[in-house]
Amino acid sequence: MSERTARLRALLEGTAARGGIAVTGHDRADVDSAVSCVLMQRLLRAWGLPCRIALCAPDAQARRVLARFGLDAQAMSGAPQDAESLILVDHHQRAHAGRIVACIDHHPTACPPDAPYVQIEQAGACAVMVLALMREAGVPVAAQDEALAVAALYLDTIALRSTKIRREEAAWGEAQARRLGLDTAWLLREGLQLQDMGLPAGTLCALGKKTYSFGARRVISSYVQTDAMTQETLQAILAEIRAQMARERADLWVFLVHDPVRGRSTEYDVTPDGRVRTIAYDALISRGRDVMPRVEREMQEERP
Ligand SMILES: [Mn+2]
Repeated sequence: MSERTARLRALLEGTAARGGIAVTGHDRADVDSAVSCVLMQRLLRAWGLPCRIALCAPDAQARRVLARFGLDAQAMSGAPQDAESLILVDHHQRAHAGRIVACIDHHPTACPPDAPYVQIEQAGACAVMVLALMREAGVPVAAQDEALAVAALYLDTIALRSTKIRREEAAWGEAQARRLGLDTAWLLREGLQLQDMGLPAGTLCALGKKTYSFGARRVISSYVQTDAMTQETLQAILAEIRAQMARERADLWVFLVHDPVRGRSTEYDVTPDGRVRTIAYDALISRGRDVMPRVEREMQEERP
């Protein structure tokens, strides 16, 4: 056992003797927060210490991903109570009642919390820090603990592509995913938030839908994030857009396809006559920053 895990264990033993311990992630808990809580609870259990997980509003991805590991994120949800001692993971700012006894986080800050045990480090995922603590503490680490931490790493770092992950850590994550036999295509899809292209065209054409008024002109825009757009699906989506445009009396429908795997976007501008103008970008563009200001200018220039 390392010096710091011995210190953490002694601290938490004293805390448990006085009352309940809850481990909590940030609000609208994501996969990393949820997994960090699960692993922290397993560490405390290995030390014979009771500890409750109190996740605040786990997000849809957290519920979906944990379910794949046979865990129920919804069942872990609930706010920490006043009388509880808190272990914060994956965040360091107080959001709830309770006395903060420990904080393990990977968000650098100039204002760490004032708590008996604070460990804030640079890491792709907090869950990887907690996994390392389990190893340091010499408690048994199951294959599922490792798989959970590696999944959290993928999903907290845009599938290991984020600038926040160090190269060695990304290489480690990839090697672990292979060794553990994880479904990396699924991790990539979840990490890049790729759309399930099996959905009906009527659903795909309306994702991220926004309506803009430029003077008297009405513009609708939507987008899909995928690396698997086919001509057939695209034509089905454009046909849906033409039909919906007529119903909604839009002057233009801007449909964007973002391909995060290849790092490029394509814009399809559909006009009421059914024609499509295609603009290909060699980067991932932003609708709000790169596309709509230009569309607004064009709509004003075209004004009859
Ligand atoms: Mn995180």
